[in-house]
Amino acid sequence: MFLLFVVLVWTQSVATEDGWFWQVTDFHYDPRYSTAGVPGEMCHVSGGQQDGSPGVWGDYLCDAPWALINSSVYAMRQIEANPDFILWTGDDTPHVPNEELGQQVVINIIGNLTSLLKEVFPTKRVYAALGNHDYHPKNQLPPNGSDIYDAVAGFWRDWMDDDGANSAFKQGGYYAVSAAPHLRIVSVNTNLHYKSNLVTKDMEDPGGHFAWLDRVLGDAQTNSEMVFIVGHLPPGFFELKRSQYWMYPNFNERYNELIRKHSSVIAGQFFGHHHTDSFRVFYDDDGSAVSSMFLCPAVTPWRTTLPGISGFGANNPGVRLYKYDRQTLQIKDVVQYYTNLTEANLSGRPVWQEAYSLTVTFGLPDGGTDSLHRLASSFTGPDVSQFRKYHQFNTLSYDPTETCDNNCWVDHVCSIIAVGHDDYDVCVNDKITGGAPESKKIEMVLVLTCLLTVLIV
Ligand SMILES: *[C@@H]1O[C@H](CO)[C@@H](O)[C@H](O)[C@H]1NC(C)=O
Ligand SMILES: *[C@@H]1O[C@H](CO)[C@@H](O)[C@H](O)[C@H]1NC(C)=O
Ligand SMILES: *[C@@H]1O[C@H](CO)[C@@H](O)[C@H](O)[C@H]1NC(C)=O
Ligand SMILES: *[C@@H]1O[C@H](CO)[C@@H](O)[C@H](O)[C@H]1NC(C)=O
Ligand SMILES: CC(=O)N[C@H]1CO[C@H](CO)[C@@H](O)[C@@H]1O
Ligand SMILES: [Zn+2]
Ligand SMILES: [Zn+2]
Repeated sequence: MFLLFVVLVWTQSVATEDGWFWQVTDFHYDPRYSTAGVPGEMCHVSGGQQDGSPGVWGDYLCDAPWALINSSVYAMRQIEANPDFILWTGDDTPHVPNEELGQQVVINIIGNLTSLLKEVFPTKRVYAALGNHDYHPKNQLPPNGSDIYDAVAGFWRDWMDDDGANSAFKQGGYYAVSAAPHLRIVSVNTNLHYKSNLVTKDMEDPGGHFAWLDRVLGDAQTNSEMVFIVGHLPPGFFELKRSQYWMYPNFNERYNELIRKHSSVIAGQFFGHHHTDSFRVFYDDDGSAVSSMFLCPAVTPWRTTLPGISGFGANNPGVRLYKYDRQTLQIKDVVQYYTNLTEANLSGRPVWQEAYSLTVTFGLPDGGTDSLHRLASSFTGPDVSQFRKYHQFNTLSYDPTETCDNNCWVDHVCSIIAVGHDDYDVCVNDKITGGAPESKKIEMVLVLTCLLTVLIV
């Protein structure tokens, strides 16, 4: 009781001070994008996709033209020019066969995007992570140094405050830096754990990454620091496709174990790769929510070529602002911005506008793990309005009329609350055989809402 009192007094005496930071991810710049030329060759064609008439600002079947990328970063400055820092979570090159890229092309593209961020935010630190596309051949990021790591370490040198971070990066593509007195940023290279990475396939701990992460998170505890983990490829499952996961299952477990072990120092995890807007909640063995992860939507609108995706698989381009408490590192809000690509093409200019704010739109007190757990729990309750909003923003309203059937709902819910294989399988079985709010119910609520709206108006 006395302890509680002390904690309360202490909490109140620490003045809260809000700061902001950006996250931007999955630019996937296509240098071959053009609006004129031979149809099907004006943007790189992947998976048999082509479009006859790509617009100036982009196309849902193509990766991003420079005009869109440039516009997204300038929009960030226009919206919030003075963030404490920027998180940039990887995947810079287009989705094309390896033969159409090459080591130097990959390096040039990472250089182009680094230059753009430095041009627009010359005084800000950018904490960046490599994506599975930021390598040649793609996905094959090695655990023991490479020319690409060396080149990128050079590009990002100004953003790392010590030599140790820069040389760690050259070796394993990961690093940790102190971003503020209480804040350590840990940029992980989970591409080493990707099941498409054949280089690391049979390794016990590629690049000693897990051992390093365990040590860095332990040190943070000792030094009374909190940690933001920044990475590209997330653990767990893709919410648009049943049982689609990225990490080798043993590495997936290792990652999740480390998160549970060190959850008390982890103030946030910020990842990309999905191109969609989602989040993950990590639970301990007793079922308590101990950590969470934000999955930030992409700048590229590119429609995924993964077979069996629910929905169209494209998204509107987005950039994301976080509000946080500089003392406690608590995430206080997430404000998601997007541009309607169809509208940008029609009107001749992208307008970057707010899609939603986590606190206002979803009625949550903040963006902490407890709140995200609450939000996830609401998705399984009788009121489907929260889930419908979430699902709409999952693609940043790519198709405002898109609906989510029962299977789609199961995939979203289970990927959010189950980041481990066993938990995921249990969740899917459970939800399919029971608990789902039936689509009929969803339709009923919609009809009632419409009726009420009509009556009120
Ligand atoms: C990038 O965007 C800024 C702001 O809209 C504009 O002034 C500049 O000309 C653009 N640059 C390119 C290369 O598109
Ligand atoms: C990207 O970098 C390459 C090599 O430095 C350069 O030739 C090219 O013009 C750059 N492209 C953009 C859009 O900045
Ligand atoms: C990394 O290890 C592989 C396999 O042992 C080796 O072929 C490669 O040369 C090494 N690379 C570096 C930069 O040490
Ligand atoms: C995007 O713009 C198009 C064209 O104006 C419009 O039909 C569509 O409803 C818009 N989407 C959203 C989410 O506003
Ligand atoms: C995605 C999209 O809306 N593309 C359109 C952009 O604008 C051009 C020219 O108006 C259209 O042809 C594209 O279909
Ligand atoms: Zn990507
Ligand atoms: Zn990726």
